[in-house]
Amino acid sequence: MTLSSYIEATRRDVEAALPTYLPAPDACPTVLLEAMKYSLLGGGKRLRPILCLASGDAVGADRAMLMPTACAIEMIHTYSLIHDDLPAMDNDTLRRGRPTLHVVAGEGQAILAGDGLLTLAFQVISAHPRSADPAFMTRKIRAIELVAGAAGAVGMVGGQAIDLACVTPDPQGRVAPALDAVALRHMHLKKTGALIRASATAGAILGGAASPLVEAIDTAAREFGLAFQIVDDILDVEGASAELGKTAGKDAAAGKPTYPSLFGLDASKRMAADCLARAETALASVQLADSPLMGIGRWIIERRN
Ligand code: GRG
Repeated sequence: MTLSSYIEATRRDVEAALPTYLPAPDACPTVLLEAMKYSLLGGGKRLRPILCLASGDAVGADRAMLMPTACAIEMIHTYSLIHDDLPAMDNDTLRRGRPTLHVVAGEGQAILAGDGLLTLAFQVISAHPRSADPAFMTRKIRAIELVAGAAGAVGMVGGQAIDLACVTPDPQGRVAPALDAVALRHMHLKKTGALIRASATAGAILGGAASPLVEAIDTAAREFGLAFQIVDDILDVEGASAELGKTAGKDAAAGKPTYPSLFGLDASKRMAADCLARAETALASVQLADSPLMGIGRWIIERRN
């Protein structure tokens, strides 16, 4: 199977599973359910669930045991996009090639849809699959802890707070000082990197991998996460809105610190390639250099959207 057919087949599995975890229509207000569906079922690469499942495949897991967590991570990611697009944050009107949720449903419902998806994610991971195997349930608790940490104040939410403080004046009109290279890397590792990293690592943990294997995948996934955001910064400069499905050129317009603004485009591309090389070294140490998991890392830096 080629890498692209592997990714396509995995994406199809994710697309089929995602709606099955939404609340029943009679249990959730229609206005809220429709808003959650608009964003969750409205496209996207599904990178994070694909990474989670590929990591599980790499350690010989049963995909059915991982799918709820893979879908839950996509719910967390979708919530972050909804909230990031709000007028109080990035104030964006285009996402995944369509109007952003607050444009079609209003700000209040968009905030609530994000809240609904975030909390649903942890309900889904906790409830599915129900297993009588205490070892699996212990691994699941580890995965919940990992994903919650990656999504929260020490992970994605923390990274977003750093980002926001750099470009949006506080009520006293103060903006945080410009980030240097170390601080920018730190922000990227949190804002985008943490959830990508946790996607792969949770797959390995749930799949029952031994510690050295989990650690190697975690090391590689950290590099994937950083590479992803560096490439995102590059695409914001080089990409077209139509291809990206979101507004291009926003980072520079907002005066955001990015890899290209700090290092230039060529050096940024080399840095993304260096991340990939470090990921490959980590995966090679556990004989996974030729795995679909590594292939997904290459896709991360070759993607055009
Ligand atoms: C609001 C708590 C909170 C967090 C927001 C991740 C994030 C933090 C904001 C997203 C802003 C953004 C566009 C960051 C660039 C990297 C990124 C996450 C891009 C979107 O992810 P993709 O490319 O999107 O995987 P798709 O649509 O393919 O799922």
